[in-house]
Amino acid sequence: MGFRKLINSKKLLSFFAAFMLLGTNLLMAQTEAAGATPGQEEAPKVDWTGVAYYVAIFFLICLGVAIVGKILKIYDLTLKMQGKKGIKWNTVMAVICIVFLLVGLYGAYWSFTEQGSMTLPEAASAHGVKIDEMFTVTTVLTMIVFFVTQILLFTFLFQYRHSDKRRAHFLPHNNTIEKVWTIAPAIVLTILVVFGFFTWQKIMNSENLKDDINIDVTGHQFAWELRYPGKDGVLGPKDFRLVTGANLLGVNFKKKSSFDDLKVDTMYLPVNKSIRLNILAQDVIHSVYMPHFRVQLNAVPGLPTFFKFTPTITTAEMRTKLDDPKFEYTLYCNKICGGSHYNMQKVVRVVSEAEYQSWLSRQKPYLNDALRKELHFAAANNEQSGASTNRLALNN
Ligand SMILES: [Cu+2]
Repeated sequence: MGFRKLINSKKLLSFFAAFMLLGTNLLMAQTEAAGATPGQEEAPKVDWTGVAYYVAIFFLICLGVAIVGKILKIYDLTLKMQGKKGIKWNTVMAVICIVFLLVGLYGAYWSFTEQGSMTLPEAASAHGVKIDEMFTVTTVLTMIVFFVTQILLFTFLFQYRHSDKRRAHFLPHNNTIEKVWTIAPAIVLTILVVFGFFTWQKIMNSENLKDDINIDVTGHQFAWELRYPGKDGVLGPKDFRLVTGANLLGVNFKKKSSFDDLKVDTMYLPVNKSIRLNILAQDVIHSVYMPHFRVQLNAVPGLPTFFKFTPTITTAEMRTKLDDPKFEYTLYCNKICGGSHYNMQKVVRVVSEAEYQSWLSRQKPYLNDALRKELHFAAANNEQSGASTNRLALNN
């Protein structure tokens, strides 16, 4: 009989849950340990003391709560045995609810004041400001609802706790209440969604809008390749079948517009000019991410796409604002694309038009000597037309 009591389905399920929790934690620890030593041949050491520590703390807290509960229960029974009134559990629960409310509200306040500034840096692009406005409006509205409902919920729990002196009022249905709490959120949500829809449309439906500079951003494991158009302002066409060791992007040099294209290392952008990033990937999915400009779009192999934006704050201005002389805007990859994913970073500098032009004139053409050799081009015939160059190539 005793044994049967000991092993019932609830206990078995609890054991199973605890086993699964430990198992997954152990697995996660192994993956973390393996990831911590990339490229090392020796077997990674499994350091799971960290995970075990937190699991043990969790069980200890559960044990502590259970012990305190038992002690209170015994105290309650002793009081009753002495003919006194026992602990008023309903009042205890009601007070716990109020404590929970106060701690929770302080927690919400703390997370906003302490961590709020860590969410996103100041927007440095024209559309970024609009995205932030939308974010602020949504946060303010949801926070008002959050504070009002939580305060009402816990205050009611406290105020209307069980009492022998009153009877509960039975309210099975009320159409007015149903209407109010269905229609009010529906109106607010519709406004938010429509507001978001138009903002998003303005940002993304920019195909026909003028763009001042066209830049190719191509992701591959594990780097970004940047290609700027030369004096003609046109990027030469590309074909993946032309990709070689020297021609990493597969630029088609049968077209004249390819000759003056530039291969650059740092992304320079003139301030207040419309930039079009042509986003491409060569192997797996990467993601172009520039948090300051509120730009993020996946780079998907075989699916060229683009993002247009206008930077509004130069790097120098941002350095003064943040009082950080080393500040740089950065282009990241925001898709876990493999072992050296974290290496996919490029410095982005927003500068004045004059600085941009002077930087541009110092950049080297994509068509370097190694590529010329590979394509059997005569050295330094920059000015030749595509047709005559092709003939040269055939002659060789
Ligand atoms: Cu990547």
